[in-house]
Amino acid sequence: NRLNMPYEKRAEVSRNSIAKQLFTIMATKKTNLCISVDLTSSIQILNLLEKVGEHVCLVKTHVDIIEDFNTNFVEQLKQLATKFNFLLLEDRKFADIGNTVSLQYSKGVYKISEWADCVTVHSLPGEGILKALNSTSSDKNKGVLLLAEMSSEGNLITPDYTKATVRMAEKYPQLMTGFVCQNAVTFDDPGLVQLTPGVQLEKPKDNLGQVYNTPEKVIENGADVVVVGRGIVASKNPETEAVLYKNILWKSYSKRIMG
Ligand code: 5FU
Repeated sequence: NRLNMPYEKRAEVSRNSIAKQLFTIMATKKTNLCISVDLTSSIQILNLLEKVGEHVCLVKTHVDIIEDFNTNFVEQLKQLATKFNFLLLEDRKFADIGNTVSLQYSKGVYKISEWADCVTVHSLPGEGILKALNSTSSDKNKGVLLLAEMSSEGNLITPDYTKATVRMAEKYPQLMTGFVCQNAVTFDDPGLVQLTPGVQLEKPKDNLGQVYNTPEKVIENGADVVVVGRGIVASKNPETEAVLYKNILWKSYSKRIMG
């Protein structure tokens, strides 16, 4: 099954071009670390990425928390992505009717479709949300990571909801980069990426419901790309910490593919 397959082999079977690129970058840079840059200043984000860019395969943003968001920031972000060879994930968690999501994706202040390689999406509203993203015209390749589970305490996602989410994704193989989840929700398509947030070495949770696992644990649970936010971003030396997470994660993955 996919847990024993190396990333370069999985790239070969990905039907979504972003999943293919992501697996290829991971294999080339030998990193499955995604940094979540949850900072509110564009300068802070760019400075942080200058330091950690070479150690990550993916950069996850929440652009709506940036107080000085501007098009120059987007240009610089794209330049860093090219310089360090990482992809951009906007963690927008779309959750509305298709027509609204199509507008939220391509219009407004952020024009997410113009720069994000992939976005996160809730399955809650039904298939229309995927239909909308699939048909929104965009000059670039795009991908969707569907929320099949969440890391937060007391979240209302049930096993049936998770299963129905996996079934929904099967109808859009070219659009789907993968799933955001805590466990291996499917083994059917090794070309899909399992992205797992809620990882930190320091502590088991925060005081607003976030639950953390260790890097080793989430890789065992099927994570392909692992999201670390405050574990790196709020540390004294983000670069040292990024290298630490990268090394533990890569070692855990290497152990996994050995069987
Ligand atoms: F879908 C999810 C989820 O289930 N849990 C999450 O924590 C997304 N996240 C995001 O990952 C969340 O919005 C943060 O941006 C990030 C985790 O940040 P942390 O600082 O590592 O807790």
